[in-house]
Amino acid sequence: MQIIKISDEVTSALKNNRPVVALESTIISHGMPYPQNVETARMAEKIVRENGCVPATVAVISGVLTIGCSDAEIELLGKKGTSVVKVSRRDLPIVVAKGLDGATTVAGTMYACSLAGIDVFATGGIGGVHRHADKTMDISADLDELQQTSVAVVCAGAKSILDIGLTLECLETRGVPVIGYKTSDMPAFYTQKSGFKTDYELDSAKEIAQAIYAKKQLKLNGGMLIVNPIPNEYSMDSDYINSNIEQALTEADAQGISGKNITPFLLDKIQKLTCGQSLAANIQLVFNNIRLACGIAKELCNLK
Ligand code: PSU
Ligand code: MN
Repeated sequence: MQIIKISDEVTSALKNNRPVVALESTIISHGMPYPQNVETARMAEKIVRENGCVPATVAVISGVLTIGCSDAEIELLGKKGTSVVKVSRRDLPIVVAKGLDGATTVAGTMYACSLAGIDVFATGGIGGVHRHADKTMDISADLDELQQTSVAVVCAGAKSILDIGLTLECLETRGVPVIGYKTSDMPAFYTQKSGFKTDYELDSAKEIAQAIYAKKQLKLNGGMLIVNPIPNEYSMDSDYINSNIEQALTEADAQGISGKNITPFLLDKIQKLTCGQSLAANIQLVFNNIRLACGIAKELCNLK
């Protein structure tokens, strides 16, 4: 039985060295409420196309790892929401064997990209080292995936639901370059600055593509993290968002939420506490990341 499906459009683009940008699906099922999640996922694909690339939304559909979901599949994931499995690397074999629907995280999507030969992937934020990880050991599998899987991930940094300093330390240990696009500040998702610095600043999609290409030529396995700050007009007040994040963390703690449920719980709480303000920012930063990812994907095709 076929367990991996790459859409005809994505297959043909890859074969002809046309730029492809992958998109994850946990952000649809577990990261945003319906119907904004489906609208965002559709708009995300539209922006990829408008920027001259082919979108490849990744998910597991009835046990098939699907690279290049159809519109109906995106709708299904959005409607089913958190009732579909959140699929990181460790979940993939079980969800496929059981024939379930699943939404891929950054780690799951990166792995799918590597199977298909997709070099560039755009999302909102990555998972990382949770606060108090010294006690909980809660470190996202996204970081280990970045260590081993050769895909460039464009994101808006990491949310301060995480310990951003420790997340950067873990990325360094794993040999993952963190590149700030037009900035040397590590962005904090809703805000442009976290107080931490990136390893490098590169100021054009071309320079970033050159770095990805050099990494490939050097046969250095593993990903690259490109951090793209939220546009100023959509960025949130840092005191406001951080106090809401603190409150969400306190509630998660009180309810004993842990493991794979913690990130979706916090995202939902923060969206409710900010009356949708954080959701609006989240959507815009995803679009902004997609535009940069398209620029990088096109430059990379020119180098190949
Ligand atoms: N961070 C966000 N939005 C998200 C996620 C993270 O700001 O939607 C999702 C991504 O799919 C990411 C996953 O890969 O959560 C990380 O989950 P965990 O911390 O359980 O590894
Ligand atoms: Mn975790």
